[in-house]
Amino acid sequence: MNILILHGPNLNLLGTREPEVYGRLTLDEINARLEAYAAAHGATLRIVQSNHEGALIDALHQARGWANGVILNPGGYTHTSVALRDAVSAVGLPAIEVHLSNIHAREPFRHTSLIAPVCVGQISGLGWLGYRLALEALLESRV
Ligand code: CA2
Repeated sequence: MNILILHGPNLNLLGTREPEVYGRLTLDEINARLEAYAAAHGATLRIVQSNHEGALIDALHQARGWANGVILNPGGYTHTSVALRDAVSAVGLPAIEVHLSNIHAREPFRHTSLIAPVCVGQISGLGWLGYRLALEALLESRV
């Protein structure tokens, strides 16, 4: 199994601010945990973080023909990006949307995801573990 993991804008700042919202782990630490889990289960990850909408879309396009599934935390683009939603839909890969925080318990503008309707599921509020659970679901082909 080949899995693309996409981290959206500002997630490169994890571990530096707002630990009560996003946890204490840095993005590198989260990625290392996911790499270890994938290696133990015979899976290969391609992990991309970008603060740029187009770069996230390019990464999705480049996953065609390689990836069996996608895990994405679109960050703030979750609530705004028709283009990213169209890209997730266009590549036709099973995708799981992950949020560190519970977006439904936060400000009203975070309650709507433009991306979730084109994903097989959404995990929100479980911190870094949400990524690992999404990986587990894809690897077990539960999606
Ligand atoms: O909870 C999530 O994972 C979010 O996708 C995080 C986004 C936010 O816009 C979404 O509504 C929910 C923001 C990521 C910002 O990350 C930071 C990390 C450290 C310090 C400040 C921001």
